[in-house]
Amino acid sequence: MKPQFVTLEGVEGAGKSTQKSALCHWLRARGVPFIETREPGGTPLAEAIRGLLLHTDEDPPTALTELLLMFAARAQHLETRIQTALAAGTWVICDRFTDATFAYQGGGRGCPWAWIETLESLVQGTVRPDTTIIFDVPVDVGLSRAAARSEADRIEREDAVFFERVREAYLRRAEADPERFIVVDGTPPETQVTEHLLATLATRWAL
Ligand code: Z5A
Repeated sequence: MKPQFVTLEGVEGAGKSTQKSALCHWLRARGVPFIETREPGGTPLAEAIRGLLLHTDEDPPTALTELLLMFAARAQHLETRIQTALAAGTWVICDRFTDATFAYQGGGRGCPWAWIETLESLVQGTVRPDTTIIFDVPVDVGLSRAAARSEADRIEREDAVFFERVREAYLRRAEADPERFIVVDGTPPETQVTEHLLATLATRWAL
């Protein structure tokens, strides 16, 4: 099997980071070489852009600026880290990628999907994740988990209606491409979610 580019997605508090750790532990135990990364971020420059995106309250970016900064960070991350790893035969496990842009800047902020598709082609060419796992939880469940964990950043302070649009956009993308997407119910206890996820992936990858 060629090295896989795997992305994890979901609304706030859906359990991506928790399940990413479980997935990485499972891959390590099977001797699969991989890197773990995230967006926005994943390289020093892209992490600096992440800081601008999530912690600039004085002069908050407009929707278009936010969209362009997401893709600026992605261009750097993709060329200098993701593609390098895949070319070396290393799997990439990435917490969020372009589906988050469709969900947050498209669904949440209302940026036209055509703009996002144009930037996706420009920045990524034909590169797309091989597998995208969406952890799906009702917005109120995710928000209360996230609130219990840490102080909200600029995007996390959006209201529930925004996150309903984000969730709906994620599910719409999954429905349009059932080959690439796996939608996992993120509501049960962590261990049950992990069990279900790993059983699905073991079959998908024959691992
Ligand atoms: N963003 C964007 O707008 N456009 C883009 O293109 C990209 C990103 C790439 C940063 O993302 C922000 O960037 C994000 C979208 C935007 N902003 N918002 N809002 P991030 O992924 O770094 O941050 P995040 O979405 O805020 O992640 P998160 O809150 O860390 O969510 P999570 O990773 O899905 O959840 P978690 O950390 O695994 O779990 C949260 C808590 O719930 C924690 O205390 C867990 O112990 C608990 N948990 C987890 N699973 C369970 C279960 N099953 N039951 C009970 N409790 C659980």
